[in-house]
Amino acid sequence: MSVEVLDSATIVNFIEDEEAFDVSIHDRFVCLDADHDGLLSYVELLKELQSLRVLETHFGVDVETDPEEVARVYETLFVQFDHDSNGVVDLEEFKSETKRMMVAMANGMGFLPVQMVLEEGSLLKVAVERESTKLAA
Ligand SMILES: [Ca+2]
Ligand SMILES: [Ca+2]
Repeated sequence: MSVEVLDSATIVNFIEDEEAFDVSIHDRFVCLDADHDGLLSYVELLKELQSLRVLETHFGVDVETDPEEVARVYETLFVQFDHDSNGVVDLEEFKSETKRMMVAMANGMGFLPVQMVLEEGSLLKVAVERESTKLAA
């Protein structure tokens, strides 16, 4: 875990570089797929939903959340990922929904950079690392 400053441009640049985004999505998918069956179950995807921190933070400020409420929202999110409702999320579903969520996140940020606690290996962390490598080059 580390605290990083993230802005919408970092996320948008990451998504728009399709080749790099595909590779990162694939790596993340393989890493989440604990039983290596090529599909993400609810429990496997939960790890990713938690790392996106869609609930715990509101513009970088931690807010109190009710665990039952959190569980309900995660279930709703899983259903959103599972486009064909077969109970598991495949790579295509994971990719398109992650992309959609990241675009929504970028839009929600506007132009103000946001401080976030990011997990090692999470897609947002990869986006930040990519951006700083680019700046350093
Ligand atoms: Ca699996
Ligand atoms: Ca599915």
